[in-house]
Amino acid sequence: MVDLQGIAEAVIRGDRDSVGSMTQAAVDEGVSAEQIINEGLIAGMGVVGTKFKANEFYVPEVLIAARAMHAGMNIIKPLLAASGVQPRGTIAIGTVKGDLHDIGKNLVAMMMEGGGFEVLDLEVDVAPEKFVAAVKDSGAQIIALSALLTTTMPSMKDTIEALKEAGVRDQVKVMIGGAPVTQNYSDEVGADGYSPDAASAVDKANELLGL
Ligand code: B12
Repeated sequence: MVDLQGIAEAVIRGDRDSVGSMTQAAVDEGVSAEQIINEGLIAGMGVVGTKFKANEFYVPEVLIAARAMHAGMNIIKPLLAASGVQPRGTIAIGTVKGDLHDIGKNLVAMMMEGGGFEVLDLEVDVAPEKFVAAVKDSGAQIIALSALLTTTMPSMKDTIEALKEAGVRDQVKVMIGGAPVTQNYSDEVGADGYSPDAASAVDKANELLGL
């Protein structure tokens, strides 16, 4: 008997082996990829996000839950193309030029995947031109910029300017975040959205795309 709630609970516990075996069992029983993702994997990561926001979970628990979610996603991914399930949208994410901090950026990327988005990870030290190329080449609806250094924050403004110069600013929503970033800074540089943590970043992405 398929136990989608059990998959969600195993994600929350960070139990990678159970997520893998229960996801495989659900696939074998003919449950749709969409149902497994929405009622199992995303449901679980949703609870993880809520607990993270409430300070009931900290970074290590989120990373372990995300790793467990990946065990399920690895089984589901090959089936998605076949079943025609569309991601909620594509997000290109990276840490801005000159900045090598990636722990927060990775958390945001994992929560976005857990939220049903396709994530294109541009990694760290990402120059404005590379974000522009990602918008042009991947058709990403959102680019998400992370900065942890006050000295690299201006690269967020440079990236927004580069999007304007390339004529693609109105094709994409820009989200920014990282410990020194604030809503005021987001307004100042003309970003579309800011959020203080990885869980609320997913809410913001949904809001920006009107989902
Ligand atoms: C780990 C760390 C490092 C590691 C990075 C390892 C890695 N792979 O990331 C190493 C050792 C490499 C490092 C190097 C440096 N670091 Co450092 N580092 C840190 C430290 C201790 C933790 C950062 C972290 O990972 N936090 C945990 C994550 C989960 O939090 P987060 O990144 O804020 O992300 C959350 C939110 O901000 C948000 N978020 C993040 N990105 C995004 C993006 C979007 C779009 C959204 C919506 C949300 C969002 O969601 C995340 C999850 O909730 C901080 C101090 C601190 N306590 O913050 C210093 C700190 C950031 N580092 C600092 C400095 C100065 C440096 C160095 C210059 C040191 C040096 N002299 O060499 C170098 C710079 C290297 C470079 N060019 O980037 C300073 C920055 C000071 C400043 N105001 O600019 C800090 C604040 C330490 C300090 N108090 O002085 N560092």
